[in-house]
Amino acid sequence: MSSPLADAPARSVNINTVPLPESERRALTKKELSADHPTWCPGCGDFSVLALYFKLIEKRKLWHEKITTIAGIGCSSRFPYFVQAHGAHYIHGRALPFASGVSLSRPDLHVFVFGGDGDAFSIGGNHFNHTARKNIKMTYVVMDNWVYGLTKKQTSPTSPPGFKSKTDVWGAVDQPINPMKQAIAAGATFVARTTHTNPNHVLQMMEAAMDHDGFSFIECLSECVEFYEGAFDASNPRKGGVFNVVPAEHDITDEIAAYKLSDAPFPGHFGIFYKANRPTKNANEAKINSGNMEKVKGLKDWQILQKNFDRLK
Ligand SMILES: Cc1ncc(C[n+]2csc(CCOP(=O)(O)OP(=O)(O)O)c2C)c(N)n1
Ligand code: SF4
Ligand SMILES: [Mg+2]
Repeated sequence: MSSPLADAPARSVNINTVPLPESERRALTKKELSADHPTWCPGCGDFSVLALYFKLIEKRKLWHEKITTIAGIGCSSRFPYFVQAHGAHYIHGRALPFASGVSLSRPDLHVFVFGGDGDAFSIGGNHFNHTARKNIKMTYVVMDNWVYGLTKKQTSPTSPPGFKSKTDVWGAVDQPINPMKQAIAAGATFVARTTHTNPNHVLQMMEAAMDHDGFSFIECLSECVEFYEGAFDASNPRKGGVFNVVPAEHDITDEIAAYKLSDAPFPGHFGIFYKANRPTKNANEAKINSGNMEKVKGLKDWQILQKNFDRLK
């Protein structure tokens, strides 16, 4: 009987994954990072975010075993499928708790989370707030298209009033959330805004976010050409719009100023709005763990367990 793998296409061994000394390893190429052919609609803004993620990995010489790519459910959340690296396409709205576990248990990894506005602010809204306030180290890129794309045009928490969708046939009436204000108020320590139509800017924001020690959040406008075409034209100079960067005099450590900057009507500003240094949950927990490990030094596992049981008596 032939092996069940006999018909599988042969895969070449990637010599770059062999643990060579870091100095001898070269950067991963886009070819090595691409997993599947992305199934997004032609022209979808998500393509550009993926291309820039590949560029980031190549530029910063991140290797497969040093990164993880996590997402929930949605068109944007298909992201990890298309990246040849460790990661998970998880449950709708639950990418952040999963990513938190990875981040806290593997501080040596760069944890990147990608997803949509529905995933982040609707079903995952509570997780967004708590991950931000706990300042768990990871980079979260919300690919905001102001609509539920995967499920074919329902109103999302960022859809503007008047937007006609399958859930608001006469036009949306609810006040949309402002992702920047939400992130600042929740306690995110890095808050930035960019748009898929400006590749250099997206890369610049991703690099700055990755270098931040804490929960870094980026709202990246990413047009859904199928269900909300032209939504972001006013922010795209090629479509007659304006791309305004954060004013040079803005103090990114000033929370109130960042909040006020977030209030500007669309297209608003692009760049880093807020950045603060606050201990991460990763660092706080590591401190507690090392203190406790000191207390049980020299004990066998069963003795540590016994001590715990004795304490419960
Ligand atoms: C628990 C659960 N509820 C609802 C859904 C259906 N669902 C899948 S994706 C999605 C919203 C997608 O919108 P968004 O997060 O903005 O991503 P996009 O497709 O726009 O990139 C919904 C409601 C689901 N998969 N699981
Ligand atoms: S439906 Fe919209 S968000 Fe989804 S792949 Fe198509 S263009 Fe992109
Ligand atoms: Mg969406």
